[in-house]
Amino acid sequence: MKEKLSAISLEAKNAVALCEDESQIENLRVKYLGKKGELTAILKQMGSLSPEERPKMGALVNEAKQELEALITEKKDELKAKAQEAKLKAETIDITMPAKEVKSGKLHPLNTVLDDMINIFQSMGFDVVDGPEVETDHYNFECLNVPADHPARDMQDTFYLAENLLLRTQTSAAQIRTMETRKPPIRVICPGRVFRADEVDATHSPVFHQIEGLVVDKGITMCDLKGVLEEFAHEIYGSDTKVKFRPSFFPFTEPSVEVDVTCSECGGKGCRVCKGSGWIEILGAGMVHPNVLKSCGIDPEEYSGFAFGIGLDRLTTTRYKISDIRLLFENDKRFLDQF
Ligand code: 2NM
Repeated sequence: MKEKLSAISLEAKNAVALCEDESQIENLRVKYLGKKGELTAILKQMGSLSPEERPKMGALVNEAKQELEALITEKKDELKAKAQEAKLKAETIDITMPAKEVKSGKLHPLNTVLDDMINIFQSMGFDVVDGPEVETDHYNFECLNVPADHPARDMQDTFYLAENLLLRTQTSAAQIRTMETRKPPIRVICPGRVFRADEVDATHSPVFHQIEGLVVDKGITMCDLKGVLEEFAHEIYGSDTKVKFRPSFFPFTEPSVEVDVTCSECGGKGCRVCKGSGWIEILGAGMVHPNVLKSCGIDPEEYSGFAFGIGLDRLTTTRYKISDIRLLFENDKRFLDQF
């Protein structure tokens, strides 16, 4: 029985030493020390021993059991620690790895510049009004004093959808509707997309953006026009910027002007951007033609007004040094991500 005991003990110790995980060691514990285990079985056979041998053998078996129990506990702790270490290693976070980029939406550069312009005019008391992109010949041309034989009315220059329906060539139509529905004093700006049948190149697109402005009240003069537009130019380009008013012609204004500012690239010395002149044209304007006021039911003897049209796209490309206007319309993420 003694030999059997030491054989079982030896076998058990070897088995414990070879264990690789906690479930294996638990199986061993049951195999040797459990109720039906091999060492327990030896204790049960003690009945066949003589009364003198029984306590000796009992002591030996208990000693072997305790030894094995201690070994199993030690091995269990060791395996637990190993498993914990492996788990921690697998979960290690490399804090030197670059962080995941958080992508957020942002404004299109055209909208950034538009928001600036809207803020400037709102601070001078202008409302923002909206109008349809599909217009009638009446609102787009007739009311604006554009004669029937004017080149702008040509199929070559305007996108006609039907005989009397077209894509607006300027946002003035929205101002005509405003004059029809509101009583002076009127102070509005109309930002929006406009359409012209232009050849596409780096500086021309058949779709572009305008802000047109309109002021109508009693006693409005060219001085009001100059004051408002000079203020606008100084807000956009800085108060050092010089502003020049040149005589010009538009069918819907009389007199008409074009407004230049000192080139922001060279400060007026002359460079490639301003083609050597030192000046950049930023807008057209004028005193609203009496025929336009009349066509909207406003008496030109009682009221006068001024209007202006500013191109948003050129202002945006020069501010951000964008080399090609088409980039504004292609919505290429690689381009837009730069703003
Ligand atoms: C421009 C230049 C000059 C203009 C005129 C009007 C209206 F509706 F009052 F007649 N709105 N916008 C105007 C005047 C537009 O764009 C270069």
